[in-house]
Amino acid sequence: MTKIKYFILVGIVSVLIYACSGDTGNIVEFDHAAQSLEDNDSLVKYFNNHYYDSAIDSVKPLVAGKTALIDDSNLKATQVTENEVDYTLYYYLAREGTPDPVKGFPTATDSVLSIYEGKYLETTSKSVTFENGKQAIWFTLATTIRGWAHGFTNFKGGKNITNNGPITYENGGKGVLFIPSGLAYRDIAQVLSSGIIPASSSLIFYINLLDIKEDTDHDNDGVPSIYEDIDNDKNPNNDDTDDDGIPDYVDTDDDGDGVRTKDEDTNGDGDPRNDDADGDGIPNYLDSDS
Ligand SMILES: [Ca+2]
Ligand SMILES: [Ca+2]
Ligand SMILES: [Ca+2]
Ligand SMILES: [Ca+2]
Repeated sequence: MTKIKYFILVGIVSVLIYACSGDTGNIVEFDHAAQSLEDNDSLVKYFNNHYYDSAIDSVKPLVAGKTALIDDSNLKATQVTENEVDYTLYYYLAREGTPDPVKGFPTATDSVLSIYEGKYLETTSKSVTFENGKQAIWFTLATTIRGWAHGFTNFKGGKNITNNGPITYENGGKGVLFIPSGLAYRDIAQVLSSGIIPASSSLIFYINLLDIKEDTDHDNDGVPSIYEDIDNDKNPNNDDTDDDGIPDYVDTDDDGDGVRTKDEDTNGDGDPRNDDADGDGIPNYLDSDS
């Protein structure tokens, strides 16, 4: 008899807990996969009723005689998976860029010199400007929103033609990034001095990529940051060999053995990646027992 009562009691308690967790909004996780699909629908609608006006480098509401973005071959789509959610990132390639001296595309951890204008998609027919940066600024793609890290890698820089005046570039990469909210600020509203970006906003960035710093090495340890993205997911912030809370790309002692990474370059060729004292395939700078 006592046993039966016990089971009934357990049964009631667990139903209550279950019901509570269902009612409490902050326990239910945000559905990023559903938001990704919703954002894609909105972006596709936007592409259907806008075109790129190359005379003024601007996206405009569609008018007769113009080609909608959705049918414009310069609009490219790229698939990105972040935190197990699939996203489609779009970019309009107005000009790829012709750098001199010739540099390649930036990696997702390189630094870029860019002018940009940011908008958020308010409806499928309207976007709102939240930032208009006319001055060129250096950014490191390792720490910007994820849509930048994945988007800028499709453009190259330009040619520095500075001549005793202000720093001037020509023929830099030029285009527009269309970023679903999951690769931007996700479900968190942003308060800026210029206004508010609502939660779950897809963002549009007009970009002018002037220059890049190839093989950016944030911690100056001799290992370019792109090689400190050990799991190769284009995000160096989740790679921390010694688990000290400091990602490898900004950790000057990656394996936490007390010897700085650049001092584990035993053959002195400036590259710690090819020094492996115990021959176990793990270079010294990542091998805490050598
Ligand atoms: Ca990574
Ligand atoms: Ca670390
Ligand atoms: Ca490092
Ligand atoms: Ca070390």
